[in-house]
Amino acid sequence: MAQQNFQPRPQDKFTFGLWTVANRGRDPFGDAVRDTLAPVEAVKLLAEVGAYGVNFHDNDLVPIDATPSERDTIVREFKKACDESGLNVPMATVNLFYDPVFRDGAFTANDPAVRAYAVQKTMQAMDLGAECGAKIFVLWGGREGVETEACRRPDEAIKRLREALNYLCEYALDKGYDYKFALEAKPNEPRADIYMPTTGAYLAFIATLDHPEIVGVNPEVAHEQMSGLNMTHAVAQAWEAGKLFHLDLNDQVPGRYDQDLRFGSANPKAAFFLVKFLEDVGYEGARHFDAHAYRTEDYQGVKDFARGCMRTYLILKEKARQWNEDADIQALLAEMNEERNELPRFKPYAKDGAAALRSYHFDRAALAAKGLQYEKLDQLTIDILLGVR
Ligand code: GCO
Ligand code: MN
Ligand code: MN
Repeated sequence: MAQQNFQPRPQDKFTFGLWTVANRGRDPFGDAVRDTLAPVEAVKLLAEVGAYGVNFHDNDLVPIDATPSERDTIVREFKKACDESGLNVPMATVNLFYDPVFRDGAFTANDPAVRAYAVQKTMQAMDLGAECGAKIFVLWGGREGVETEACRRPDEAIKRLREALNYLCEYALDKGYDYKFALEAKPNEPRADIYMPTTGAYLAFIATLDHPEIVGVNPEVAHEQMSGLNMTHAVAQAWEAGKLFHLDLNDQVPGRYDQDLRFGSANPKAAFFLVKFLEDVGYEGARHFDAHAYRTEDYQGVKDFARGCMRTYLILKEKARQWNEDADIQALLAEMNEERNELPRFKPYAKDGAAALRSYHFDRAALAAKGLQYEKLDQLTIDILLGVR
């Protein structure tokens, strides 16, 4: 049954970053268009629209220059607001990109003092997240990149990244934090080129760490689509590898600036297949929206934006259910995937089986002659998405 009027429920695990609903609409060409929204107010706004949780960078909550006692007061008030609103904090992260100290990157910067400071800041952000109950720690290397390759060898940067990650894993284990790290790739912006441009690059990197078991990925729709890649494929590879620890939902037109659009608003068909994948495989993590409202909006518009992200997810979830239960679609799929018993087996490997496969005569022309009916299947999908089926 369709969820009543597509209203979010806690079990949908919809979360937003403090930085998303409190985004003030600043861009490289124009100043803020909305007033500052204090963290406690953002929590209330998220509760009002029906979110399950709120995530934050250290400095979304605690200003970078706060004294320890200011920090403690802020954290106390924030946790109180979360408790009163029934909001969870499933994920925390660290801002390693805003302050000028990070102009050459953080873990990969050439200055060893900057690298050490970045690790220190991350440890403190991990403490903060753990204090609020976060179990996922996202790391996005916003400034881990270059404008000119002349400044360092890229393999050196990767070694530095590994050193930092290994250290932070040790810190998490040493402190007994129940964290899983989720590494977030992005090809460019704010640097000209960022190391680890894709989720696939991070998946390969994770295998080289000292504690790969507590490190996974945080794929983002916009980041994959900026490179013209397929988010659902990135998510599927991460899932299949047991590494889908978190994900950032938003939307993006390929080839443009980092748009952070409302989920599903630019490519509803791609969003449909993403939602369908997550629901089909039974992904249980948070559905986190890393997007922000158009610069034309006031805080009413921000609520419209946040509600829209969740509503679209739930509509697409319902469409996925309909797709899975559609008899014509299922008949087509069954036909396409029919097993042929006459074929020699190629799994598991066995000497005689291999010899049989090696010498089997495939009728290539017959195999290539049959129409696969993907046009029909895709149009049925479109009919469902456009609401005429
Ligand atoms: C971006 C990124 C960030 C990160 C966030 C969490 O393009 O700016 O997506 O929003 O997700 O910093 O680490
Ligand atoms: Mn992003
Ligand atoms: Mn993101």
